[in-house]
Amino acid sequence: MALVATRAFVGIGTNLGDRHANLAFALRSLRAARGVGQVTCSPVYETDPVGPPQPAYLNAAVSLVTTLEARELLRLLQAIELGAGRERGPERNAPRTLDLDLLLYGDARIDEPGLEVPHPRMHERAFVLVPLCDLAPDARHPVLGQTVRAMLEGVQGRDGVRPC
Ligand code: A4P
Ligand code: MG
Repeated sequence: MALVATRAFVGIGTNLGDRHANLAFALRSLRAARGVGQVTCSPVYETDPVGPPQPAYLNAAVSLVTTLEARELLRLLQAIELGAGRERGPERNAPRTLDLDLLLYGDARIDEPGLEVPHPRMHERAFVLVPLCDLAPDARHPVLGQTVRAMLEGVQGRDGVRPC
């Protein structure tokens, strides 16, 4: 447990099962978690899948304040994914009931086995940046130095992200 509270942003993705229920489960679980507060969710978007052909996703972003260390927060996110029935295979980009990615954790830069923050692909993904820009357009990527708004201006695939 960290001594100070840190603002963090989490990306939510779901493209299997009852997607709206999966999203609601993620929010409920975060709001109930110890060491996590001020949970705010962006609008929800339906998004074309990036990667291999698979069902369309619902994506959203969450802002929260936490006293958990980044590694503890990641463990919490993974426990919530499992609680939503996620099965993890060897294949990356596979369809999933729930994917929770730790996008930003304050202005931390972390590059450890199993934990990279900022999330290494966030800046190139419209399905991450569109909802994140709704919550925090002026938040800055601590490695690239760009704001979320600026990253979104430069990203491809915005037309595959539709409000729902
Ligand atoms: N990991 C390292 N850093 C992080 C972090 N910051 N947040 C590790 C979360 N996890 C992190 O993740 C694989 C490993 O990444 C974990 O063991 C964790 O320790 P995973 O969730 O098991 O696997 P994944 O989600 O398939 O891989 P990854 O790399 O997270 O995939 P992406 O990049 O999230 O892509 N299209 C649309 N429209 N919307 C989507 O949400 N998502 C994906 C998945 C593909 N296409 C999509 C979407
Ligand atoms: Mg993931």
